Amino acid sequence: MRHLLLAACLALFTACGSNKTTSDTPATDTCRVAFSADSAFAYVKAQCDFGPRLPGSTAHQRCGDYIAQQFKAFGLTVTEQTAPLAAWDGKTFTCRNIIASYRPEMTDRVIICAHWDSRPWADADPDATKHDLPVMAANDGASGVAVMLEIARLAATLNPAVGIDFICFDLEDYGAPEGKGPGDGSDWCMGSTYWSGTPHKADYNARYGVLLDMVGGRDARFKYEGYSMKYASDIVARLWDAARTAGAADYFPTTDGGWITDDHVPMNEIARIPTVDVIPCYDSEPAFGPTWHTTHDTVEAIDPATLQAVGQTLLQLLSQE
Ligand code: AHN
Ligand code: ZN
Repeated sequence: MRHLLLAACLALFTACGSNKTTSDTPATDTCRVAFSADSAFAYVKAQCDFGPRLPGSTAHQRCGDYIAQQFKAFGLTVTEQTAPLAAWDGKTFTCRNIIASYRPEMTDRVIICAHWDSRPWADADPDATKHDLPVMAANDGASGVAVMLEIARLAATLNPAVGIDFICFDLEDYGAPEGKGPGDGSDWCMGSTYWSGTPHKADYNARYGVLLDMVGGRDARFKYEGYSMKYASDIVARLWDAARTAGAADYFPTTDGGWITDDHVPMNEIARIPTVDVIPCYDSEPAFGPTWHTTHDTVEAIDPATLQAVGQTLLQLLSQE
């Protein structure tokens, strides 16, 4: 019995050890909590099974209910924020931002966020006859929410020393097709712009945010995005370091990508929370990947290996808090 106890103590001790080898450079503890790509993939599929989550549609409403219910099932506190917002085409939608809080009582907080709406127009499809069809948005929508749900499922096991707010932004992808809108970017990111001016809680603050956008594409490469470097270069450095520790360095090359109008821009410029965008920058056109704003953005084009790389990187970052 005493031997068994000793063995158990030794096992515990090694499980919490660092991966320090023989060099003198301090090594970072590797996060022992494993992200499940299979689980995340199932969350992508579950969202897509509702159909495209177009603003104002039944699929959108039902998927929103599903997302909120999942976070609640994992023990998080869900707050919903709704507001009527006018889009570029004159239509008004009820914007629904879904916020799931892990340890809501903690004052030291970080944000992980993604948009959950689907784009109504596949206007980048190689077949021009399909430009008015909706996008299934397995990657451009469901992938980010799926990674958040999987991290939320593991949060209690990970037991990070920080509170986490998972924010699902609505109405990110309702931007006008080329030449039809205001042309200044104000037609995109409606939900995050609203939240940044009116957070879900009075006096809300977070130390930093990480935005996940299109994190499930095959062979995705996440490069340094312009606004992320401008407003949150220290978080970029920490996140890309975490990727290296998590064994995901291939997916996170340390090279510059472009400047992207995305949900992190209002978070940085209006809410003033330093926020990084994890968004693919492929070496071939289109830079967001071959399925971006096409009818091919479906579950079949999702690679669990990419979800795994991003998910394990985030667990690594959170474990270091
Ligand atoms: C624009 O295409 C202007 N911004 C990219 C933001 C985006 C759209 N992310 C997903 N879909
Ligand atoms: Zn999009």
